[in-house]
Amino acid sequence: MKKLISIFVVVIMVFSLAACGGGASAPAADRQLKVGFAQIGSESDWRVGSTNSIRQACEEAGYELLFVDANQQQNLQVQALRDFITQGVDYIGFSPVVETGWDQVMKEIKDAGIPVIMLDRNIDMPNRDDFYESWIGANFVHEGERAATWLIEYLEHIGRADENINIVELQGTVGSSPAIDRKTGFENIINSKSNFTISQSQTGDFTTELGKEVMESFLTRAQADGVKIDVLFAHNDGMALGAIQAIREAGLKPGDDIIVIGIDAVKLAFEAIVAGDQNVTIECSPLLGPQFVESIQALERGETLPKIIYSNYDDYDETLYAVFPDKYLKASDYVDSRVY
Ligand code: GYE
Repeated sequence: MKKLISIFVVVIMVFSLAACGGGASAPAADRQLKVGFAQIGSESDWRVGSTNSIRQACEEAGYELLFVDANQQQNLQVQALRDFITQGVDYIGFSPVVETGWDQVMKEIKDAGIPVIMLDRNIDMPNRDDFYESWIGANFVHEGERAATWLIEYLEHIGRADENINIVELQGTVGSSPAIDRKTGFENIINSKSNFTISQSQTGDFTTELGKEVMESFLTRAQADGVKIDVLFAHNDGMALGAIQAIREAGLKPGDDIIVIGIDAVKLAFEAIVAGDQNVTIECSPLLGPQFVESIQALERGETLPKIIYSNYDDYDETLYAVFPDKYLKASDYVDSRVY
């Protein structure tokens, strides 16, 4: 009897396996997943690194990837998201150029039943947690705080801690998560220092070209007002690199006459630090592709994701590269191994 029961069990198992194996009811894992990714644009080396990482990870996972570069335009991203719904993708990956203005399209995606994973930047809308599975990215507030803390330490190091410090700020894209949060983080720390002033602050839209242009106008205005700029805080390295050119063209020595702070840790910033033109960069890794794929895989297994997943590279004690070799990592030791 025992034997009969076990034969019966085996037969049932074989039948149920066969039933799972094919036909219209095949589980998603048995077929190629279709993933739509709405990318912001190609505004910086960081963004290019992000795109490469997403493409590579999705390719390795065997996904069909529908990838749209929206040229930093919100309407193109909205269009891309709607196209993904029409094309019946299984998952949507989304890096929103700015935080607001997504309510309607996010509702449309939810109605279509497509899970969304936010990558890098986030959205701001009522009950936003109901509209995506998870957000994966860096702690931008912390990056701004790190930049300011470094500045205070550096000024102490060079014996200028008690001087009045005139700071200019190149902001990222207006209304984007990293621009909002890096500014907040930087101000959180410097607000307690009465000798620090941010005298001029404007967006350079995260591009080198605008970084240069806006820095030129900062310099012109400072000269007209008869004041000296001591520090540039740029929300990304790309803008810092443009500003470095402007500083040099104005006959000043970047890194020396004006302390230059950037964020991202792109290879070109390492080169600028080694050359003495930039003083520090704070790492914000764009290599989020593997975590994006891992998240899709977890959802495929029926798991629920945490709403916030910080990037794996977000280990702040090790990610500040400066001209301050005793305490921080030396840019010259890392410049050759940078992949973005
Ligand atoms: O700092 C900048 C890019 O959203 C964190 O976007 C990202 C930012 C990054 O254009 O270089």
